[in-house]
Amino acid sequence: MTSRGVPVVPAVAAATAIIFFVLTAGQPTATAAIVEHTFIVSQVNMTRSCKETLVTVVNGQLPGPAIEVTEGNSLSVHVVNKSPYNITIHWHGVKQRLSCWADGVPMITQCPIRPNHNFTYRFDVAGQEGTLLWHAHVGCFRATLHGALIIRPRHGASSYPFPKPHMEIPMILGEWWDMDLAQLDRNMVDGDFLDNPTAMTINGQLGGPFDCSGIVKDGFVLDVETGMTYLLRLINAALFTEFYLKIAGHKFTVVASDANYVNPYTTDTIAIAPGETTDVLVVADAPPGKYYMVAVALQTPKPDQQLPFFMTSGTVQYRSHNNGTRGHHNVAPVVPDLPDQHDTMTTYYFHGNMTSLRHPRRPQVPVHADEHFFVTLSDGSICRHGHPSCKRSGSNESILVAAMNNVSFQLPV
Ligand SMILES: [Cu+2]
Repeated sequence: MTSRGVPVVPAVAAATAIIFFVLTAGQPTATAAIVEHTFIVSQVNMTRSCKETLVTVVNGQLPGPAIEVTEGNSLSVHVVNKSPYNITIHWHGVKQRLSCWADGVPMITQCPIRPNHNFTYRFDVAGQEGTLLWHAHVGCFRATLHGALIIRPRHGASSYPFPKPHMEIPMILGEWWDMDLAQLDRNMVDGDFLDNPTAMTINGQLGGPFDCSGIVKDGFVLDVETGMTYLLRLINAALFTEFYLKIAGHKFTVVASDANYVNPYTTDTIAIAPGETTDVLVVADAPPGKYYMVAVALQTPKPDQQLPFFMTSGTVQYRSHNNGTRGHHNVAPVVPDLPDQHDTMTTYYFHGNMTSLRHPRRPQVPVHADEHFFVTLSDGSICRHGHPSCKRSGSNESILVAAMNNVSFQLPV
């Protein structure tokens, strides 16, 4: 980073300037409501796929509690770590202006919260609207330690730059792992990528149509009423899996992504990568009945290592007009055409179609750049114990790392 162009200001003058800024531009900050949550991180037994697994979760729930704030609010989350692992919580996508210490990055912005210790995250959620997520940022624990972070506009739902929906539903796509997530992390550090998730989930449920016991299951059920519009706040909380999501007989209108409004566009397939969030409108305009929503896990092209085929499903169920109950039980559910799991063009076009909505409450993207950076991202390896040379690629002598301009981060020993 360069300090070129930044005037040198004596410390006292700089402090005065900051206070002045808060008093003039900070009116909403000064009066901002504080949203408070307590997150108890602990291990609980959960049964999925006919098997009991010890999982690390917040407040005993999978997915964890949804946080709802109004843009401009302050958020205060007290994390009580009753798990045997070091933990941090990252507020994925929150810009953390003037609060980067609350970003939840272990060994960079904070020491991890040790077992039987507490930590409080405090920060403002300002200048962003839509859906984000929170998740753990130590090892692979984000597979089960995650939840929605919903930021509503300060002038209410009628100020959405799209038709006001009748209902809003968070929908979290994820992976279910039978194996111990701490072991999974150790295996990956050793360069062993042979572990696979057990199944995929929608809102923590494995989905149908059949579970391991052979019983027909609906999985996550979205109850709808003819003519109503639903805002699905889609979140991909999986460790590795990119999904295609379809609902038989229905289309999506994409209206926001990663808490940014986009120019609305219509599609029958959503592509969503890990850590990504997408807000979509679905109108219940199909003949009343039962429709499957299906999420298919994408595969990288061969000759990359191929995963088993994974999908999960939920149902869209039309409420009967006469008595408000679910009707049409004896009508077979409609199944969508599944996209091919090797179809990479659909995700390319889905994401290529996303363009930012120019919005009166958002600053415009600057078109002039003062400096240009050339950044390469890559995977590589470093030798254990600071050795200058070692065996690579799957050897215990080296550790797999991600690198930026060929420089990797190494945890302090
Ligand atoms: Cu994250």
